[in-house]
Amino acid sequence: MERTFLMIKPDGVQRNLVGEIIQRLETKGFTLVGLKLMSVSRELAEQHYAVHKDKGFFAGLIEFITSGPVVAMVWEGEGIIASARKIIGATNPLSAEPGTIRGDFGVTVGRNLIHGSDGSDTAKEEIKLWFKDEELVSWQPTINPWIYE
Ligand code: DAT
Ligand code: MG
Repeated sequence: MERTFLMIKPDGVQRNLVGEIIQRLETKGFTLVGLKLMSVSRELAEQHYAVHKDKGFFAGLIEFITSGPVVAMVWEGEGIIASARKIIGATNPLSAEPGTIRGDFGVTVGRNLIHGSDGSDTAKEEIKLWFKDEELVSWQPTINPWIYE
């Protein structure tokens, strides 16, 4: 089973999309193993987006991510890293397919609602950066035999 880090950004929280977004992952069949509403410090935001620190949009991105509460989550499931990226959709919401979170709810790249880890190494790093071990709960949904053969 794979785990990934997903974060509903301040725009997703302000626009009351927390329930909608969680529901899409739940009904897909994935398992929530960590969840918290939190303010993001500048330090955490800069660490999380360190790979983009030389980009022109970095300062605005850090301002945005620290501008209001986010919902940080860890989700588990077979193939979840790539699947969650598909459920989220392309970085630019105008290019994101209808049916994806960004395609259905977003318009501009600087307000694209949700973050998802882009590979197994970044997923591990981001889970460690955002969550303590004791904040994650390993559990077996009783519905799983109806989702996995
Ligand atoms: P993703 O979030 O799809 O993994 P990314 O890692 O390339 O995309 O960029 C991280 C975030 O930075 C992205 O969700 C929104 C912001 N961003 C990316 N490109 C941008 C741009 N050209 N202008 C403004 N913000 C941008
Ligand atoms: Mg990325």
